[in-house]
Amino acid sequence: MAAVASARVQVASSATAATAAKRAAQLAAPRPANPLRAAVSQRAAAARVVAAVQAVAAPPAPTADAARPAALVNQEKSLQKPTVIVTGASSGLGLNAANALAQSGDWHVIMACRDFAKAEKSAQKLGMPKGSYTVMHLDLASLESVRQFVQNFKNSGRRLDALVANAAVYLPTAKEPTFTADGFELSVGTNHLGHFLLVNLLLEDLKDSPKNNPAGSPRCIIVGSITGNTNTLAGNIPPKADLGDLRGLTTGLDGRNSSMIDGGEFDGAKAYKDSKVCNMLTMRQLHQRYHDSTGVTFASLYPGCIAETGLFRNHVGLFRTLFPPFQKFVTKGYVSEAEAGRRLAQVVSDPTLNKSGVYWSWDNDKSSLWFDSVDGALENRVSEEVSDDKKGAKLWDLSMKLVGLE
Ligand code: LMG
Ligand code: NDP
Ligand code: PMR
Repeated sequence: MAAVASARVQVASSATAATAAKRAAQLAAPRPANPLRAAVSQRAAAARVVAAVQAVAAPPAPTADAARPAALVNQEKSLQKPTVIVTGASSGLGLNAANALAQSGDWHVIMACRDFAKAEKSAQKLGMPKGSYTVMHLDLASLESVRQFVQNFKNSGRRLDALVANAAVYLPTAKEPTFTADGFELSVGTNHLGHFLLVNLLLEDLKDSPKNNPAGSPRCIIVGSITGNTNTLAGNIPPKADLGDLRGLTTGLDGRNSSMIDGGEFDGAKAYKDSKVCNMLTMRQLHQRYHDSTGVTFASLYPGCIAETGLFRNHVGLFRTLFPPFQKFVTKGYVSEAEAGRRLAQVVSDPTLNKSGVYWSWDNDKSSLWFDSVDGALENRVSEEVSDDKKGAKLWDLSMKLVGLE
């Protein structure tokens, strides 16, 4: 909440900035002394202390030491347990995937969460073995927090075998936009831009990972959804995803011109669906740009309709009551949190799902309305917009600027 409140103030105070490019340059530059920023920094510093304590309590992970030869560091890393980072692992899909991976005994899970206490409590509730996970602070609604998380992770000396961009917010009943600490509309800012920076900053670690993990290759998974794909019935329930010509993103998504990627009126449900299109376009861009040169497998997935997760916490009560039975009995698209978690864990860890650039889905039931029946995980088709690689490239360039990487 504080971040949202500070964002509003920040947006107002940055209203004179001439262009989005200028603002991006400001983002890349050292921060001016600003009491709101300082508050964010203090929180992040506190999180760093907690993360450091956790890192010490975790199984052996030698601290990266510039003085030691790289070959030695790499050798030490290859003896560590394979590590997977899961964002938004404090509830729903992320928590259940983290649990499945931790319980397998094959993975050490970094639970990258904004609410440290909630994550720890959730892990304990599911009986995740002590030592099989580390909670580290990450608030995707702040680029500074993303950068600090990456630094904390690197300082931990851990190898990185898989990165799962899972966290998301959905604001279907919001009448007005809210903004991230950097002044981006909250859904696209969190679900897309925060993850975009995170993935880019960790790509090198994935590339350098020792290859001795259960999947056989390093992986980067970005969670997509059926509702962002307009080649499905679910993707045609209004409001439909549509990035248009990305004119809203060009002007910074900060509400001065528009808070929507297509430059239109704010609509929380559409912003979420747009963010899922961005997630899937980003995965395809990563595949095209980096798969061959890094050996990283990039993939997205639709795990099924997990109708009871926290994602719907902001929806109206009637929806939350009717949605699960509707998905169970009418569309047959329903999947439990535990099953969805196993599906995501499969995409992280199953050596047979090694194809890069793919959007995976599962058939729940032969009578399901949303899929032709085949067993197991399978490659699914994405919508015309999600397969538009020119649009993907434009999204990539604009996102690079907005997160201060260019
Ligand atoms: C909009 O509202 C928001 O306004 C917008 O901002 C945005 O957030 C958007 O995409 C997100 O949502 C959502 C919602 C509000 O409006 C609708 O979705 C309109 C459709 C609602 C009409 C429902 C009729 C559908 C009929 C389906 C077939 C059912 C047949 C079985 C009937 C059996 C009766 C016992 O509206 C709500 O929040 C209301 C809740 C809508 C939930 C959708 C599910 C409704 C299905 C009800 C049946 C459930 C019972 C299952 C048992 C079946 C047994 C066979
Ligand atoms: P949940 O709300 O249960 O989980 C979302 C997670 O994201 C939570 O852990 C939440 O943290 C975290 N999160 C939100 N904002 C931030 C932030 N600023 N920084 C860090 N973490 C944050 O929803 P789901 O499990 O359903 O959603 C997980 C993914 O699955 C999303 O990408 C969603 O789009 C996707 N998905 C979901 C479907 C469904 O039917 N539920 C269907 C298809 C895809 P906190 O616990 O602190 O709130
Ligand atoms: Mg949708 C045909 C099957 C199907 C599937 C698989 C989903 C998934 N939905 C389907 C159909 C329908 N939905 C129909 C016929 C309706 C009109 C009654 C409908 C409505 C609906 C609403 C109002 N559905 C929704 C909402 C939401 O608010 C959810 C949403 O769009 O969040 C962005 C949602 C979802 N339906 C799904 C899935 C997976 C969602 C959850 C969100 C997501 O993509 O993560």
